[in-house]
Amino acid sequence: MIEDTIAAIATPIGEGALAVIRLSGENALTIAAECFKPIGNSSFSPTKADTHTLHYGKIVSGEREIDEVLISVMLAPRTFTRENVVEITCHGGMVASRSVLQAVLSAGARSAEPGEFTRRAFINGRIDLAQAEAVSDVIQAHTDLALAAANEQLGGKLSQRINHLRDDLMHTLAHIEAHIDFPDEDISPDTMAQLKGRLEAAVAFIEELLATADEGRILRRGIRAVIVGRPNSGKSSLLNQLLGHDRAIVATTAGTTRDTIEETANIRGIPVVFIDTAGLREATNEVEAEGIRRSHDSISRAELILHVIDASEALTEEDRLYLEQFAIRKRVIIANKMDLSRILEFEEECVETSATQGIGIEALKDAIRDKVWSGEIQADMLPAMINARHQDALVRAQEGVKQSLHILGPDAPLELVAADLRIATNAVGEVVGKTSTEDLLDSIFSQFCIGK
Ligand SMILES: Nc1nc2c(ncn2[C@@H]2O[C@H](COP(=O)(O)OP(=O)(O)OP(=O)(O)O)[C@@H](O)[C@H]2O)c(=O)[nH]1
Ligand SMILES: [Mg+2]
Repeated sequence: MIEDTIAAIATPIGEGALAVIRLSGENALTIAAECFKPIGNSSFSPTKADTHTLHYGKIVSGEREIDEVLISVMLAPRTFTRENVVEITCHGGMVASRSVLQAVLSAGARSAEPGEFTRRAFINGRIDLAQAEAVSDVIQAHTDLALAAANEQLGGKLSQRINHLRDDLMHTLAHIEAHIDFPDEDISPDTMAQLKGRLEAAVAFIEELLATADEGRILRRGIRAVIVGRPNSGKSSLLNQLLGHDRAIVATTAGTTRDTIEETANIRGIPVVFIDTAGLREATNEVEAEGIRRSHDSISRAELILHVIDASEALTEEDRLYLEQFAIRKRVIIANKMDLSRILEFEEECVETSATQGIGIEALKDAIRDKVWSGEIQADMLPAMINARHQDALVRAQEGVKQSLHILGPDAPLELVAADLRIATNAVGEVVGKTSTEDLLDSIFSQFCIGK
């Protein structure tokens, strides 16, 4: 049982119109009552208030008035944490919110750890672990698509699939264990075929889930796309077009961009960090040399290369060198300046653009999306965008099932089959937190912000 009552500022630090201080725990009502003075006939002390009601009044510390607030009172169990919850909406800004937090701490609440509210929601059984993780995905979503995926996971869509898989494995495991208990009864060939069929289906299902890992990672973290090419090819102009505003300086002088410029944009629902770089050539001075060194550094760290070639000129030896060098990487070749008369002769597939005229930009966005997603983003894939932790657990689960399949057969040592299936079942359970350790919970929830 969790006995203490926790409190934290749940809104971002900084100046805002309002801030929310959240309290959760058995004593949330009495603690809030100690620092809240209701004003007017329809406002009540939290200890006398009905559940899910709003009250107007002042936060006080002894005699001192701290802020004018509205408090919401929510009684267990119909709350986010399934505990008594009071949310105090006060004026924004550092001083007001900190003073209100201080008042509830003085009245007996403890400062919450990062993610502790969500952790309580998990421990009290309101959400499972995959859903708890989705809470932080919702907060951190950079695009509508990422938000949609996170909301599906929060709603339990991934959990349903995982629970279904786990039930299925446990069912098979129970069947096999029954035969261990009654060794005289052989598993009939029919039953054996059925068991194998179920396990094979589980392997295939896990494979489908694993296939969403790349997309899941991209949606959560986005990708880094570096814009490279010869000086003056139009890299900065293209960056500005992709962002929809003039972020980078564009000039006719070759070698305009010296330092790398990073900016995030939403490309067809994918958060993409674009990195504009200094044009690749023999440096003419020290600053440019450092710029070019940074270009190479960005190239090595990017997931995607956007290689810009000036279509109004012939390919140079250097262009060829880089075309060859980037061939092993995920890349999009862009023939820019298509509004000018074309000199470039080129065999490879490329996107044709004119950065100054804004032509070909939509096609470029499509090309970026197509390179990044292994398949189409289908609506029915959204619910199952697994994260790195899920991936790790499911890989182990799949190994366990494969191993058990490998052994299973007439005269198979059923204890060994069962042991492998137990490993698999536990690994699947980790995804939703049915099998989880304190360490695992610590590592997950410590990544949350305080107040969540
Ligand atoms: N006609 C035409 N000119 C372009 C196009 N794209 C860029 N330019 C011009 O080419 C020159 C260089 O453009 P930038 O975007 O600064 O090129 P860059 O690759 O960033 O150059 P560096 O930063 O020097 O490496 C500018 O004068 C642009 O206006 C295009 O599609 N058509
Ligand atoms: Mg530039």
